[in-house]
Amino acid sequence: MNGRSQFVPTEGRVVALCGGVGGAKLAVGLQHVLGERLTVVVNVADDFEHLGLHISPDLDTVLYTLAGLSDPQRGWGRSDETWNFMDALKQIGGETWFLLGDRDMAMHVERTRRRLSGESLTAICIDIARQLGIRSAVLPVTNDKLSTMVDSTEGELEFQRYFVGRRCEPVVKQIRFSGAQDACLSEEVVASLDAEDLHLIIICPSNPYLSVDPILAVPGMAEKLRATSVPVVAISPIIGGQAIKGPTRKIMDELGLEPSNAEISRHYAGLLDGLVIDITDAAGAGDLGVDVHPVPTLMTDLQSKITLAEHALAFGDSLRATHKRRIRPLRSEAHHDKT
Ligand code: FO1
Repeated sequence: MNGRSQFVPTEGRVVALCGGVGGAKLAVGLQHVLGERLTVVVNVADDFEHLGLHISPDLDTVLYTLAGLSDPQRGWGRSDETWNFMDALKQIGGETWFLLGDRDMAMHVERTRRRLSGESLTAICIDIARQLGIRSAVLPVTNDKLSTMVDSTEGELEFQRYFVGRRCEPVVKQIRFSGAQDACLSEEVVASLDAEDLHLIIICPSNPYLSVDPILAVPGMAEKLRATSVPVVAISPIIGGQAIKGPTRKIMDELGLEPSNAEISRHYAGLLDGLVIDITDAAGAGDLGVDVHPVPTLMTDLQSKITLAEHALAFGDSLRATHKRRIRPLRSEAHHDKT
């Protein structure tokens, strides 16, 4: 498979399950192609309370990235940032291990105020996305409290303490999602997955263990992926036998998992119809138990994000025709069948 795009469906909605930085890059490409036909369902298990504020790092990253406001070097936060608040906080002996930029602070203060006044995280997110001019829908997977807890050689750490505070240095023994059993998918997420005109579900190339698993841990989500009549396609985070972004490789090593597409396919077993893998991993891929689509998956600029999105969409569309699952036809296809 070369780097050229194929047929990209021009109708039907797409739901993308997404973590922070890596997933948000693909979301940009998907938004470019699909616009308002895209719904991005975002991990909220990285959320925590800090300095009395509700911080939603993955939601922030997806919102800023889709709005064209994100810092391309850091991958999180805003590009036009200044740090006067942090400097002043440091001066008076406040906590400075987690960086909150001056402009970014507006997001945390406003979200916290609206949550305290009783609004749901979903309602706030939908409104802020609209204010930022984002065309696609951005939805937290749940409005309930969900927290990634990392059991490590330094004991159990709240996710941001492990990820930012300790820079992923402690060895990971286990990961659990506190609150998952009692969490509910939001009404809006359920509606997006049950939509009559849903065409495809995409799992973004986010960290499967830290970013996608908490989404799948919310009761009902994995069941919906298993039962859906549309194809489910994941984009593997593995490139050239390495996990390209962040701590995925380190965590896989520590959990005794080999950094391979076979492992990614095993991890999502029963949920996937297809796996997009990097072209450099095509030769040694073997039988991954799902349909495989090898294309360049490294996203360095806008064009590579759009091209990968087009490949994923075209691949998903091809699975609608060939797949063993009963794929529900789009209304227009159903109509076409009858004529
Ligand atoms: N990541 C860091 O590595 N250091 C930070 O100080 C930091 C601050 C921060 C503030 C707001 C926000 O929305 C995200 C922030 N992130 C920071 C990113 C974030 O913690 C992680 O990238 C994700 O949680 C992992 O997906």
